[in-house]
Amino acid sequence: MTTRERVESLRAQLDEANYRYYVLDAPTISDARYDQLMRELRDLEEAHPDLQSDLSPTRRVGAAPSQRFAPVEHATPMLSLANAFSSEELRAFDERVRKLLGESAVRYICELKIDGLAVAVRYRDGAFVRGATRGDGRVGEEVTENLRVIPGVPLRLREAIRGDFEARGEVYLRRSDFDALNLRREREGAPRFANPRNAASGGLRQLDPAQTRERRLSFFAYTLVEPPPEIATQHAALERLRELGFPVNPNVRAVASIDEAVAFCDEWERRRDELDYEIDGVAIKVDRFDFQERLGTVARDPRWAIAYKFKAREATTKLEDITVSVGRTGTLNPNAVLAPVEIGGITIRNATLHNEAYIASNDIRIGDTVIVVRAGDVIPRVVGPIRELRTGKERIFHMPTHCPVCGADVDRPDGEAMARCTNASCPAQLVERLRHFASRGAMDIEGLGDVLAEQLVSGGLVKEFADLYALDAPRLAALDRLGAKSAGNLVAAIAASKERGLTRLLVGLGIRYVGEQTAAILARDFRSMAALAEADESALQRSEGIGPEVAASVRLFFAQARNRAALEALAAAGVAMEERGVAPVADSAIKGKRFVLTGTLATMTREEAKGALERLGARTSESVSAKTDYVVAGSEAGSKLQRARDLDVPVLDEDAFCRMLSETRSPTHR
Ligand code: 3BA
Repeated sequence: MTTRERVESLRAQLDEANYRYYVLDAPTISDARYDQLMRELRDLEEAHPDLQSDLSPTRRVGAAPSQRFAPVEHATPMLSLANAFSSEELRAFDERVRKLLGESAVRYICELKIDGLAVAVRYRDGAFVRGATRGDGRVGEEVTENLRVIPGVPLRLREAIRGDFEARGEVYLRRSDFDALNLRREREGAPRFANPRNAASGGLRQLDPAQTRERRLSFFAYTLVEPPPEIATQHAALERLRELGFPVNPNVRAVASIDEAVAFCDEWERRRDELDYEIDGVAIKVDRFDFQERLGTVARDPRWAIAYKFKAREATTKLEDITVSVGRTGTLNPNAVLAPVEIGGITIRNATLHNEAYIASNDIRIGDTVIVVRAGDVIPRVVGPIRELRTGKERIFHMPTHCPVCGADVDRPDGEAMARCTNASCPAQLVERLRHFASRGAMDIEGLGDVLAEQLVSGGLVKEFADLYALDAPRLAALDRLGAKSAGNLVAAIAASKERGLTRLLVGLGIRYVGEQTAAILARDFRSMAALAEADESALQRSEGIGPEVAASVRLFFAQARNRAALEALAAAGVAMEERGVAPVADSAIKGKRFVLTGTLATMTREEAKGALERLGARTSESVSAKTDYVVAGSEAGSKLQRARDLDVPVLDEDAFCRMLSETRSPTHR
């Protein structure tokens, strides 16, 4: 074999390996073997400069400097895609398509809409010659060298198509590559990127292609420009792109009606988190090219395609201020004050910023235009600034050195993210702690909410929990906006709370890591506050699901003289220190089973249902997974019920649930 032949053979093997990895997603050679072939090729090319080529896989390292970002005109303009935000709009689109074509039914192809950047790649005689961004659709920027380092972009087509060939698609960043990139940046002290799209966009515009390479961009092709006559449909075009060596997204569906297209959209709106890349919707296209041609375009929008946009999860808005609140456990929480902005139908005014380190590592400044994310039901958070929009007037945030509520020193222990107020009787903590003590899952004192807790503390009426039980109606009625009747009701509610029992009292104390489930387990196993106070960490850890962290936290709580004194005062006020109501059941049939409650029950509140389950040793959680044993569905149950059905989790209606409870309940009522 001549050297030239060996070089060609190495290139062919490496191209093939790339194709199998990036297009077929079925690698056939190991990374080590790939590296070995690459090294041999690189050595040969170095020794024989006459054998070097721009199309060699060695050129994907991004070393070559080039003419970048020069404007390039798209011979065929890159169109844009009109948006639809509802199934009604999709149906209207379909109506129009069918009317214009005079057809009773039209086939569509549904493609995931990748949240990346559209680019065009050109080939001459099968060789990659030029790449460009979409730009305004008519003129883009030349980014040939940056595209060359993206492994999914073929440098040679698998068939040397004669003359000019162009494909279009989306450059994007996988979530896993995005996370790795941000980790690297954090280690290097560089600010994190707010989302994969921004990181991809910046990556494509790097002046040094070696930097582009480090971002690990990916590519999906979806348009074959000027298809030959034998390719008559979009699905055939996708097939052809794949044959030629382009990565094509596998999650496409050809459908016979708009109903099926709507179903595809619904399915992927639900499943979008399963993917390792972000999608922002579904592109729906008339499949037949002759139909596309007949439909034509208006301005830049083809009449034969539409993008169904998923409910937004992100928006940009102005970060007007950062305020600091003090939580129940004394943490100082920075909160974003935002110019109101709508995300997925909800107006957002506030978002979390987690802690000082988060603000610093994301380079978030007061006055910035920021990206806010609200995914599912979680609290919205600010993920990062748009630096391009800075005016220079933005201010860097510093955590206050003194508690904004009581003025005590703030401490941030080594290795901890959260700064804390050092004053255990800080009124902010007390207000929060009181509110929590009185909340529904805890002592359930109706009428004792935010406002009243604040008044009681600032008026000096309550300095610890037990003070609640010494309140009388006349003193309460003297408070602002509290009439005699409400004062009386409140005194009654406070008195009634004495009998809530150990589980709820434990919840109310606000011990770190002790929520409703842990409290129920501790109450079941230890029976009284006195026994719990004496338990050491190993005794605690013998209880189901109690790990070292929880055990240490419980110990720490009882080790504080102040806390023991507070408990003594509660006991002296007549608050029950043992479990009340149903005696704990040692071994019930549903012990350890996982329940999810959804919808509204007619005969009990959700809290009551949870309490009943926990007393029987069952667990409850918020979301349905394969580990869920039962879903209890009341009226108007929604997505959780659907998910239970999808996962084949048994569903109980209210009758069946009540029967289960009464059959499980042992006859040991007090
Ligand atoms: N299909 C984006 N445009 C797309 C060819 C048309 C089109 C998109 C698409 C216009 C995606 C607008 C920019 C553009 C190529 C023009 C897709 C995606 N189809 N699957 C109908 O996944 N993001 N974007 N790109 N030409």
